[in-house]
Formats: sequence, structure tokens, C-alpha cells
Amino acid sequence: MSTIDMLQHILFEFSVYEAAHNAPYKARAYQSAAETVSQHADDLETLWKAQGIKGLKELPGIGTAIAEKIDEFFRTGRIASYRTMKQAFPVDSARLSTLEGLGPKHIFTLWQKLKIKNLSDLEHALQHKKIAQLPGFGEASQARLARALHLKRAASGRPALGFILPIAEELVAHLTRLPDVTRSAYGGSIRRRQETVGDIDLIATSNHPIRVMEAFVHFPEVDSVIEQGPTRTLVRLHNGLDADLRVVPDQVFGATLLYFTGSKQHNILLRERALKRGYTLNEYGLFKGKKLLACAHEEEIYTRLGLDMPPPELRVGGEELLAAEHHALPDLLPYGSVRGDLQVQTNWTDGSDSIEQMARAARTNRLSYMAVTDHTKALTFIHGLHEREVTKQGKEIDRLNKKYTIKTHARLLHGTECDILRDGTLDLNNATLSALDWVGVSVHTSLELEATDMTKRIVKALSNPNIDCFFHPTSRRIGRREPCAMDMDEVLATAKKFRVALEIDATPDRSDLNDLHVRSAIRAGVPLVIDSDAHSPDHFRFLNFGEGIARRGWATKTDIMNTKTLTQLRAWLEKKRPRPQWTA
Ligand code: DGT
Ligand code: CA
Ligand code: CA
Ligand code: ZN
Repeated sequence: MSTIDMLQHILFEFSVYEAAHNAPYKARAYQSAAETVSQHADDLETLWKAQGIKGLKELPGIGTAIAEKIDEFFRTGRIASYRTMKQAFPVDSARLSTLEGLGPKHIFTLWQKLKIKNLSDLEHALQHKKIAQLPGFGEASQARLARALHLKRAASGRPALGFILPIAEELVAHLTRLPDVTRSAYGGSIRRRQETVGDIDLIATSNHPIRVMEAFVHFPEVDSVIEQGPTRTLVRLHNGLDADLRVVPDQVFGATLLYFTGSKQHNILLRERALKRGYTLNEYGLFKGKKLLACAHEEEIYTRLGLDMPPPELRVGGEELLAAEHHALPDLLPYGSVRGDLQVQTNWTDGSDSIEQMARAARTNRLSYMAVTDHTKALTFIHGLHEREVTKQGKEIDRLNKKYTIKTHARLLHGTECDILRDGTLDLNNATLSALDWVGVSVHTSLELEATDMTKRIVKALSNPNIDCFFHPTSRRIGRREPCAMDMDEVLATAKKFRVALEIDATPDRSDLNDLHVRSAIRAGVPLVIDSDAHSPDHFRFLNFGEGIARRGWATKTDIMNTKTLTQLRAWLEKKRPRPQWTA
């Protein structure tokens, strides 16, 4: 754990402790401090060195008491009151909190009644069915917890792509900077943009492989060395993932990259094709007998095999090879095509920053428009907006649109992320919805409904003529919560009928829709959008992961509505229902 991760962890544990002890304001203070700390990461210590407690206090969400604790942490490497707290409450509350449905009060009860300190203790208690009888639990929540824990165990070791891609990019950047390295890339599931990742496969070319390997094992991300050799070195990173580096001569880069990009099934089919044509194909090249035919660039190898080159995202070992043979590969949506983000939360609800700050950050991320889509009143615990607050927010958005130009701030659409209630009715009245520029709906509660009930609920919601988009349609969270049960074909048919767009929510652990859903949606003629679901300025970068999902789903630019300009998007939306505010 880095120093900053440690500090964030401590603040988070304080927040659980306070929440468990009926101090919601203190809990909230610690929680927002933890978020601020993680956002400022390495800058925080720099700021503290330059300006001390005073500098810390200027950050959002950090008051005097917490600033003093952070100061103590940087000065002494620990916080005395944290030790005292942990003696009274020696519970890994941060890890336990990652289980769906396990709040601070529950965690405290588990400790008080059963001395449960961590996931293993909990697992043990669940096996012995000791949870149901505790106050505030019951049979249903015992079963739910067992499922959540099972899911967590099953998923641990396969984190979502979005958490790992930046690390892979960083490692490639380090490798490329080495004087002995000519080219470097990541391959494997990461290059194919698979939604979860087993390990990081790296390739570098060099005439001095031993020197490259020696530098690699000393990279700051590396925790320990599992195997070190001149062609292959395997290390464990601090985040628990393995990174697997191959070093080859530059002339064979294409063949090695192709092989280690996979997928395994794609490789097998390619090799069979090569064999049928009297060639052999391996990670060092395409050969006729002993004669090397092609290996410097991936494309040469595909060409020799009579194929167009499928983009890595399509290499699953299926239809892409047929398409490659018949010059029928899709013209995939290019990265960077999304022009506007249509799901963004602000500090009107559970986002960290103001509308203005988010609009500026969106513009910095080269977006030209952004919909403000704060949550609605059913989500009481994050102060979801009531109708009158939605209306008030609209005035603020008008003011900001007048105040700023596209030079510095994205144009704002006034939207909502309106909750779909259990019975399929919506959490805002129709008068309020119809006055909005952009209406997204989503499911956040009663996620456990049976497929027939859930489908009915969604169909009812989507048939409301004010709805433009269904956000994160399955509500899954990778490693935490399985997708809601529903009849996806019926949802698609409904979306098509009422012309409701479905969202690809690019938040890493959501990735919802997934690639297969995207493909079905396109086939069904359902419009799609890609959103970051940003809750802080740093989240706009997620859009790139969403574009990856779309590409894996064979999406072209025309399939994704928010690749349109704002004018085009408005024209498209107006066909569904008039928005008088745009002509006024
Ligand atoms: P992961 O790591 O589980 O997320 O998935 P991958 O696809 O990155 O798999 P990995 O790391 O085991 O191997 C990287 C690539 O190496 C894989 O995509 C294709 C290639 N590869 C691995 N094993 C085999 C194999 O037995 N046969 C062939 N033809 N290729 C293989
Ligand atoms: Ca891999
Ligand atoms: Ca590997
Ligand atoms: Zn939210």
C-alpha cells in the first residue's frame, strides 16, 4: 500500500467507526476527506510540505481536526487516535465495507456480537449460519451476504480493466524510456480490452535483454520477482497482479505482439489457417519451412494469410476471422469519438464537485457538452433531488451556460438520473421530466426482483414518453454485484419501440452494458450512448474504457449517439419530444 492509500484507508476506517457510533456528520467528514486524499494523491504531501496544516485545510472536505490528523500522519508516519480506535475496534472495516449491503452499523454488530474482524471471520460465521439471528440481519440478509462474499472470492484476482489499463500504460512508458528498448507494448486481455484482467502481458524489443530485465525488476510498481530470465521475466506488482515481460529482437515484434495479444482461440484459428497454407506460425514469425516470411508488423502476417487485420478488440476467435477474410470488418468507432458525456453527477447529490467545476473538467477532457444528471429523491441517503430542486438546478445551469463559452466549459444539458421505483413508476413527476433536456432513468433499489418482475418494471419505465436513456441497464458491479435478472431481448425491443437509448456506463466496475449486450443492441437497432457516470472531475477519463466496450461490441460511430455534435444530438432528441427551451 502506498502512503496515500494508507492514509485514505485510515480515514475511511474512521468514517465507518463514526457511522457505527451514531455520528453521521463526523462519518461524512471522514469520508469526504478520504475521497479528497485519493484525488490529490501524491500532490497532497507536496502541498503539506509547502503549506502545512493551513494548506490542507484549503482542500474541499478537510477541516481543522482532520487536517491535524493528516499533518500528524505525514510528520510521524501514524495517527495516535487511529491506534486507540483500532484497539477498541480492531476490524478490517474497509474490506468488509466492500460487500454489498454491509453498512457500518452491521459491521459494528458483527464485531460486538460475534467478534468478526475480517472477511474470513465472516465467511466462517456464514458457514455456521450465525448471521441470521443477529439484530438487524435475518435469513434474507444472511443469504445475500453469502452471495456477495462468494462473488467477491470468485472475482478476486480478476480486477476490472479500467483499474489496470493505466498501470499497463505506465509500465509501457517506463519500458519505452529505457535506452536499451526500441519498442514496447502491452498485449493480452488488456490490449483486447476484455472487461476483467488476469495479468499484464508486456513485450519489449531490445538487443540487450538482460539489461532490460534488470531494469524491469526494479520498477517502482514491482513488489517481488517470481522468475527472471533473458527472454521472459515474471513479477508480482504491489497491487497483487502479475506482470509478464517478453523481450525479443525488434525484427520479430509483430509476431510476438500478435501471439501475446491473443486471444488463445484467435491464435489457434490463425495457426490452423497458416498450416492449411503450408506455413507455420509462432511467436517468432510466419515461416515457410525454415524461411521467415513475415514478423516485424502484425499486419504483414495477416496479409500473408489472406486476411485484413482485425483490431485487437475483435480478436476473440470467432466471426472476426470470417469478416477479415471477406473484407467485412466493421469500421469501429475510433477512440476519442465521444463528444459529450450524458451522465455526470455533481455536489448537488453524491458528486464531489460543483456543476461549474465538472463543466470545466469536461472541457479539459475535450468534451463539448455534458448533461448534469444528479440523482432523485428516492435515494435519500445521498439527498437525491426533489422536483423543486431539479427546477432550481435548471436555473443554475441556464446561468452557467450564459456565463461561460465553449472555450473553457462544456455546454450544459439539464438532465436527471431518475430512479425507477419498484413498480416501474418514476421518481419525478412528468411535468418535471418533460421540462428537462435529457432524461436518464436507472434502477438502484429492489435489485433482487425476479426476471419477469424486473422486466415488467423496466418496460413500464421506458414506455414513459419523457425518457431518453436507460442508464447502466443491468446494474452489475464487477466483483460486488451480479447483473439484475431481466429479459434483455424484451428490454431491447422496448427501447427500440419507444426510441430510448441504452447506456454503456464506463465506470470501471460497472462496464454496463457489456460487449455482448452492445452487439445485440446494435443488431436490434437500439441507439447507444457512452457515459463516464462521473462523480468527480477525474472520472471523465473513463469514457475511453466505454469506447473499448463499444468497439468489442462491433460498434461504429453512427451507433453511438453522443459522437454527434450537440446540434445533431438535439435534432435527434427533438424527434422524440419537443424541447421548447432550445428554440426559446
Ligand atoms: P487473462 O490474462 O486471463 O486476462 O487473459 P489473456 O488473454 O491475457 O491470457 P494469458 O495472459 O494467459 O496469455 C496471453 C496471450 O498469450 C493469450 O491471449 C494468447 C497467448 N497464449 C497463451 N497461452 C496460449 C496457448 O496455449 N496457445 C496459444 N496459441 N496462445 C496462447
Ligand atoms: Ca494476460
Ligand atoms: Ca500472461
Ligand atoms: Zn451517483
